[in-house]
Amino acid sequence: SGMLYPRFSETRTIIEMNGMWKFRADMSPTRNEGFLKKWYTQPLSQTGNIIPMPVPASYNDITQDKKLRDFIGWVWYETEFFVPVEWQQKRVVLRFDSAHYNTIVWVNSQEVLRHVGGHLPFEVQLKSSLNINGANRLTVAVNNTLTPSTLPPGTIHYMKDTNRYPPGYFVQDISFDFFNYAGIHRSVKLYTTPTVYIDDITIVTDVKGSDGIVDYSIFNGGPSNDTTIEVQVLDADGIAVATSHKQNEQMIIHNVKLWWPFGMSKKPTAYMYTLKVVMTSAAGIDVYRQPFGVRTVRVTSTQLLINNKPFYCHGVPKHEDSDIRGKGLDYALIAKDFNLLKWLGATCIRTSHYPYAEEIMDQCDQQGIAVIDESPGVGITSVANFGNASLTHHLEVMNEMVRRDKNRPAVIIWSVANEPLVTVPQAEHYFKSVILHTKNLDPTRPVTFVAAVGPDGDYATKYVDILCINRYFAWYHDCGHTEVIQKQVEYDMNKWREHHNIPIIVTEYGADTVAGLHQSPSFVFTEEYQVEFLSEYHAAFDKMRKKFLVGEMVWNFADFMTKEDITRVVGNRKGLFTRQRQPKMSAHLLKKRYESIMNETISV
Ligand code: E9O
Repeated sequence: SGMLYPRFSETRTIIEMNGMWKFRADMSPTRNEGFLKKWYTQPLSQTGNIIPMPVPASYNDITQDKKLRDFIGWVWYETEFFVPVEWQQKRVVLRFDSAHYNTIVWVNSQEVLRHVGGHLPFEVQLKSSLNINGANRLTVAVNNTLTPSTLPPGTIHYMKDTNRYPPGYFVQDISFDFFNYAGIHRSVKLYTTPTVYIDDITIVTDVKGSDGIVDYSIFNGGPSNDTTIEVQVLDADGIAVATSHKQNEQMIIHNVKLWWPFGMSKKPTAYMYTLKVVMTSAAGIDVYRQPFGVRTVRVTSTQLLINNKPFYCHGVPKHEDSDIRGKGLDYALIAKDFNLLKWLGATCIRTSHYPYAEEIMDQCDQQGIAVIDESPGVGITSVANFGNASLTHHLEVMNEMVRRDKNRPAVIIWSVANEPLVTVPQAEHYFKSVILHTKNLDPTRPVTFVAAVGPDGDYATKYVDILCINRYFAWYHDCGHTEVIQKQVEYDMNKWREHHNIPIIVTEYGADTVAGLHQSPSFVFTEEYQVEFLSEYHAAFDKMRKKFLVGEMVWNFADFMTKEDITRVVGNRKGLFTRQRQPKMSAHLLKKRYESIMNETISV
């Protein structure tokens, strides 16, 4: 079934359940008291001490309790809702836009929903569990424990030496570089549809001369197949420019207005159409408006083409990360970040290292920020992550991700993983499977993973459509030696090109920089060092930009939180902006560079 974003329409109502929920972490010695004592069968306040917890937000940084910040295990949330009388003839759906990581949901003590994995939505139609007269108790248990077959993977490590650790002591090892924030990260919604409803819509676009070609398929949900359908393509002013009555159809928009990324066109670039679908059945009428853009993506041996014109992807990989709320959705933060991206002159982001909130993706579509849409396949660094359970889950995550983001014009590349282990033979079957599966799901977009090593001794890169490489010359090796950067960048890229006749995007390069720390001559961790370091890369990039280099992305947009570690000074400091979104010296450097590249590459 589909996972259309809940949208208001004449036939659909949405109630956001965000707000202050009741909360408790299961800190019992077994970490399992909540299930043993069936906390979901009673109000959470009757099981012990509860605290208020905002939804959406990570729970980690909300309280003053270090044990909760670093907690591993089940946490319990609870809230209450009522069903409006006028909803009684409707299909009522409970949707979580995401929760991290494992989630179980009960309504009035009855289990209604389970989902494995953070970052992606899940939902269920509520039926017999619903109380129509009076309050409904919604209980949610969320577990952030990572295992070798979760994405991202992790390992629980028991410390058995009782001379040095208390009995039962364990830690969670992760091999990805960001804090494993947890909780109900995005909105929780109740929404209605008629009992026969529009379940999914797939739109694929193409361009022929001045015509836009729009191939759509509509999928019904519910008991009846006896439906009639009316489809309109509306332009940005709401005027119908094409109509049809079929379930699947190829429509033509004459004199189409194309979707261009910011930076490719002088005009407002990210033109969005709406596919308005009206479905009528014995159960009534359902209306859904699906936004889409008309554009093509193609990769040649040296270029990344959008609408058959070369696109240079200059931007930043990001994180969902900020003070207090962790990875929780925050509209103010989203608006601020897009204003900063525009200020910077960025044309592109990578959703490192997991799918971002749909509200963020909407802004990418509407503001013309191209996206390398990345799965949570980060930290795949051991052969223990290549088993059947891992692969099966990874394929399922790609299903969920493509299903969610397939209609977005901003998404130009799927990234199935970041910096995985590729130097063992097991990596070949694994990545071949994940990449081919993703290409099957969506034959219209290039598929890749982001490489940290290679091309020598690498079993997996041969399956990608475009090379995305992360490079840290003069940081993780030759630390401090900015004078070798240009030589090493050129040597490395030419070597990649000898192995693979496809274009390259440098998806990471960067140096940790503590804002306000200055030294001349430059020294690692100072703002001077970051500027000097980035400038050396730029000199090298400029020699390859018009040949086969089709993108450059500084790691990272902003400083972000990591686990506690001797290499991290309260988080990763490679941001152009601080975690509070104030610019470092490097942000001004990049603004100048991106603006001048943009002036050079404007093509429409
Ligand atoms: C992934 C990203 O999540 N890339 C990392 C970023 C970093 O700042 C991290 O935050 O560390 C860099 C990977 C570096 C690979 C180092 C290879 C070392 C060879 C000696």
